[in-house]
Formats: sequence, structure tokens, C-alpha cells
Amino acid sequence: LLAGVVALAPVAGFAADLTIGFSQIGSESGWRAAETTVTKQQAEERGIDLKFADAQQKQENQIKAIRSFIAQGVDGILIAPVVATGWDEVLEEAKDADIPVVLLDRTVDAPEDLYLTAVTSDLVHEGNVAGQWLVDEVAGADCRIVELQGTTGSSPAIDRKTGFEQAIKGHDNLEIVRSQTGDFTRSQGKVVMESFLKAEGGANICALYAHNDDMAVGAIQAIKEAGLKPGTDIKIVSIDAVPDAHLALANGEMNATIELTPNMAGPALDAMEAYLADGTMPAKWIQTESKLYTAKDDNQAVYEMKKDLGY
Ligand code: GZL
Repeated sequence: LLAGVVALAPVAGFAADLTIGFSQIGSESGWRAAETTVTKQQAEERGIDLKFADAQQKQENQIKAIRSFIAQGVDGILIAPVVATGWDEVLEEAKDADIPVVLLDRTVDAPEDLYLTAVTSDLVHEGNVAGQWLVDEVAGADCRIVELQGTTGSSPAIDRKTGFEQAIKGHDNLEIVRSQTGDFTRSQGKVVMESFLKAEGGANICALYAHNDDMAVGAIQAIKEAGLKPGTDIKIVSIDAVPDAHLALANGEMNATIELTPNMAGPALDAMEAYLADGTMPAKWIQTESKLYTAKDDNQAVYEMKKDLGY
């Protein structure tokens, strides 16, 4: 009789190198560029073969890249989703192919079982902190605010607006008089701020709330070209805390920014590796910390520390 089938002893002790696809939005901001740099570093440190795809801020390019990763049979996929909707179908395809997906820095309106986890800051809280800073800063004085929103339909643009409005609610001296997207870019931030200044008159604008520093830096240029002093004539509160924001804080041209870490990939790859190794399920949301910086901080020192981080 044939002896039993000899089971092959499992080869223990080595983790096969992983291949991970990364669908990145683009390089619309200094923060985004830093996130890309850090993600590549984090993958390198882990011996992961990272397939990188830049979508030039177009969702259809992200979906194409994700389908290509699925066809290649990658072990996992990272996605920074440019907008919050329109992902269900391609996420279903990844799930059907048993390829885990981790979201970076933005969330999607899709069933939670379609992704392993999302690594993001608390975007509503960032808006809260920005609004509360302005409430405290104006201390009851009337303040007409203009707002530069992030990319339309993106979770940071939606949540940062919500959080800011929550914080100023009930303070009738604060009013958002103009609000428009600058698409998270310096160039659009400048163009839209120019239109705000033309429409309102610089003297009638007390503060700018920008959903990211790149739009704020663009707006600073527009404010200067209008003969006004950014940080003094118009208070500026923003988010990301990129090196140029620390420079603007140090020069008195910006008043506050809320730090967003560019290292979303560290926690994301930890969760991905643990899941692929033994099915460990992470929490659905891995939250990164936020920190408020104002002109009172040693911004020159922070600038020096951050400027070589790939922004
Ligand atoms: C927020 C992130 C935003 C940054 C911007 O988590 O998605 O996208 O704040 C970037 O700089 O464009």
C-alpha cells in the first residue's frame, strides 16, 4: 500500500519579500511630496518591492493603477484616495483577488470590509483646532474670514471645513464670507486669494483659513502683491506644518498651522505585514497625531529639522 503522503515540512523562518502597489494622488503639495519620500523609505527599510503610481490628481488614473496592481498579483495595495466617492467597484475587485488595501491620509465612502484600515489624522479635529485658534486670537472682535478649501470632494476638504465651522459656531463675531477650493496647490491658492481680495477689498478681510500650507503660501504672495501684510493685516491659519510654513511663521507672515505627519506609510505597512503574515486584523482607523504650531514656537529650528525630509 502506498505510504501516506509525506507532508512537506513548511519552510520556516523567512518572510518572502512583499510586493506592494502604491497609488499616490500626485505631488500637488509639499506635504504630498514628503509622504511619497517617506513611503519609499519605509518600504526600503522593510525590504518591500514598492510599485509606485502617480495619478496626477485624477481618480481614473488611480483606478487604472489599482487594476494594474491587481493584474500583477501584488501582495497588498496602498491608496491615497484623491476623492471620497467612486471606489466601491475597484475595491471589490481587490477584495475578490484577496489583495488587502490600506488607505493613506484620506478616507473613502465605501463599506469598511473593502479595506484593511485607514491611516489618517483626525481631519475634523484639525479644523476644530484651526477654528478655536482664531476664536481665541480675535478675542471677540469682528472678523470676516475667507476660506481656501482643499480638493473638492476629498475627505480633508469636507472634514476640515466641518471642524472649523463647528469651532466658530456660536461666535457671531466670526463669519466666513468667501469659501472656494484652491485644490491644495500654491498656484490655485494664489489665484483664488487674488479673487477674494478683489471681491471683498483687502481691508475687509480679517483672516484666511487655508486647508493646507501650500494654498496659504500662495495666498501670502497674493496678499503681499495687494500691498497688505500677511500675518498682520490678514491673520493666516493653515494645516500641514510643512517647512515653508515654519519659515512663514518665523517671518510673521503666517500665524498658526497644524502639523500633519508625512509618515502614514509606517503604520500602514506594519498593519499590512502583520495581516499578510498571520491574518492579524488592525483597527479600521489608525489615527496620527496633530500638533498646533504658532509664531511663539521655535520655527526656525523646526524648519531646519524638517527641510531635509523630502518636502
Ligand atoms: C490630508 C492630506 C492633504 C494635505 C495636503 O490628510 O490628504 O492632501 O493636507 C495634501 O497638503 O494635498
